[in-house]
Amino acid sequence: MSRDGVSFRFNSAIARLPGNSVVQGIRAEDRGAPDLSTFIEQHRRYVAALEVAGVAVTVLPALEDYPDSVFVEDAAFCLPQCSIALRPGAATRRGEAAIMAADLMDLGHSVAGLAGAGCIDGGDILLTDKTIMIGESERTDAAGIEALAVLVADWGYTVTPVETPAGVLHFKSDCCVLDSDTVLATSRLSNADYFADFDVLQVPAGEEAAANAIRVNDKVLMPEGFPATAQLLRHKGYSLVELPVTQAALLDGGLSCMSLRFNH
Ligand code: CIR
Repeated sequence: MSRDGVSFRFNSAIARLPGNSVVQGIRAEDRGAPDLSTFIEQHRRYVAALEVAGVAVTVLPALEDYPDSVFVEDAAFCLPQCSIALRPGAATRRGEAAIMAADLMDLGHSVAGLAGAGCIDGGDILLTDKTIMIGESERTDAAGIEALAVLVADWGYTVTPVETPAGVLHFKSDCCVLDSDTVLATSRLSNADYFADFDVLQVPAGEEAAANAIRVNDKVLMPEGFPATAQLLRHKGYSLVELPVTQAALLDGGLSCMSLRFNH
C-alpha cells in the first residue's frame, strides 16, 4: 500500500541537546572527540532548519548518563498511528529507549514496546511510502526486525528486511528518501537491488556521507561539503539546505539521527 508523504511530510519533531558526556560517544574510529560548544551550535542550526521546513521541534534536555543520546532516532520509531520504543543494539545506549518512551508519552504519543529480546537501532529503519525497510546490522538483528514487523502490521505497514553494508553503522548512513518514488543512495546500496521499486539517485563517488540526508516537507537537509551531490539534487529540482554536521560525524552520526520526525 502506498502512503503518499508518510516518509517526508512532518509537522513535529523531537531532538535532544548534546551534553558534556558527548565527548565519550561511541565511534568506530577515533578522529578526536567532538567539541561541545561547536556541537551545540551545529545542533541549533539543525533545529532551526527543521523549523524553517515547517516542523515544530521539541528539544529535550541533555542526558549526561547517555553520551550518544543526542542521536534520538535510535531510541524510537514514530508512525502517525503509534510510536514504538526500540531496543538499541549498543549496551551503553539501551537505556535511552525507556527515557524516550516516557518523553513521547509526556508529549501525548501512545507508545508500544517490542516483544522478545531482539535489537533495533532506528538508524537502520528507512520509512518509505511503500514499505518500511530495515537493515540487519551490528546493532539490528532479525528478531528485532520481526518484532517490529508484527507491531506495524496492525496498521497495514509491511516490513522489508535488508542488509546494512558491512562496515557501515546504519542502513540510513547510506541512503535517504527524497520523495514517494525516489531515494538517494550510495553505490554500496544502489547496487544491491533493494530499491527496485524506486528511482535511485546515486551519491557521487567520494561523497558517501552525503547520503545521510533528510527530506522534510519541501526541503532536503543535507550535510555541507558535498558539492557534487548538492549539484545533482539541485539539478533534479530539490530545494536544499546544507548544514554543518562535523561534530556528529566524529561519532558516526549525521542528520537523520538527530531527530524523530512525525505528524502529530
Ligand atoms: C552510535 O554509535 O550509536 C553513535 N555514536 C552514532 C549513532 C548515529 N545514529 C544513527 O545513525 N541513527
